[in-house]
Amino acid sequence: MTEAFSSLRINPDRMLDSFTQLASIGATADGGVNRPTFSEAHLAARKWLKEEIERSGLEFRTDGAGNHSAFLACAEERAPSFLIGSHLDSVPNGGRFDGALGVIAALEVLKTVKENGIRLKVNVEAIDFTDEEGTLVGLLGSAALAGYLNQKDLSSPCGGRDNLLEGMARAGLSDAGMLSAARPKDSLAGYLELHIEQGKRLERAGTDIGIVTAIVGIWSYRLSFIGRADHAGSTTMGDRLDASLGASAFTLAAREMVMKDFPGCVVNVGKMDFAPGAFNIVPAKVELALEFRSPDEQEFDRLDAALLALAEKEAARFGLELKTEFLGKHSPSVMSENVRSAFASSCEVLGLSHVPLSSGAGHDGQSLSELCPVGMIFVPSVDGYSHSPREFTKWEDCVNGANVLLQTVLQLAAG
Ligand code: HGY
Ligand code: MN
Ligand code: MN
Repeated sequence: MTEAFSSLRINPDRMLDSFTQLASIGATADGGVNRPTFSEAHLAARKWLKEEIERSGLEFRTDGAGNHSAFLACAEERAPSFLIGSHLDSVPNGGRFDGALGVIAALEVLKTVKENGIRLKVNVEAIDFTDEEGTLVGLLGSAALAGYLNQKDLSSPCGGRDNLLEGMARAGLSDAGMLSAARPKDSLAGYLELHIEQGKRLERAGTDIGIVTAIVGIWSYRLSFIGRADHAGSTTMGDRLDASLGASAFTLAAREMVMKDFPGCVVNVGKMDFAPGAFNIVPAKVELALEFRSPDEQEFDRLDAALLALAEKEAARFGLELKTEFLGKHSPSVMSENVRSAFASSCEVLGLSHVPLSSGAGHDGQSLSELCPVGMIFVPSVDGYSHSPREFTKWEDCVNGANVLLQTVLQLAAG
């Protein structure tokens, strides 16, 4: 740790001002934000970020995937870049801290480094990754930057190809642009992200900072249970091929099975779409948005097979056809030991308690962990709320996280 900088801190009032301005973009009446990728609100938030970067005298950069960043160059021409950041897109009716805190804190760190004239041995870039949440693809901007996004990811995205095309058109992006955003392998010096925990562990333990050990893997499917539309009144119960029965039975049974046979894993059916979808028609088709997560790569094959077999069984039970569409996966990723210990020594300097924590949420760092050292820190979520307008983190905790980020950047990127 470079002693000279250990007393340096971010400017909390300036950061709060930026955070508050950003939280007003796409704000919902109940205190959250609604900024799905490439929605008007999301584009407005990115416009605000670009202007904020330029107001701060930092260089604004963007790429074919629409990633937006503030760039602070070091003296060395061909030096690699150290990325710090998160994402400005939100889930529908989400919270104002998820992603936004990481971007605002990263920008505040750059402002602090710049105004103190600190010499850097690598470039430092505060980045807002495109579509982390998967409204369209999921970890889109970071996968593009890492060079492993492919045309198939864009042709059959979890958010639907038409939505992706419309979104890209609004943002002035294209498939070709997305696929051109890959950075040279040796151009990344590392990636750090500050994020809210989105759970209750830190709050329960009364601990200031969670130092992430690993990020969970996620597999996604669209399952369709297909029966037959019939008159809801004149069709006897025994004669119905009711798609809702297979979908509902599968959802309940999947929860039971994972809780019993797959400890440490989770399964979620986040959406069910009924067709034709009327009071007086027996549902002909029900489409499920299915995802399941595990911290252990080996567990996925077993869990995948078990869930698909269960879906087949429940479909057969009600005389339904089953269609499955695999929508992609993100592998679990382990955080860099070196970065974890840098975070820990920053917490010591700042007198903050810290604890190693795994992440049950996916994050952009899992796109980059094969390319460069990646690390994440969490700050407490009040009552664990997230992906909800009730998401809240105390400002003092936000400032703690930003100072840990600053001190760690100074350890790893200043020279
Ligand atoms: O879904 C997730 O885990 C993250 O919030 N995108
Ligand atoms: Mn997030
Ligand atoms: Mn999220």
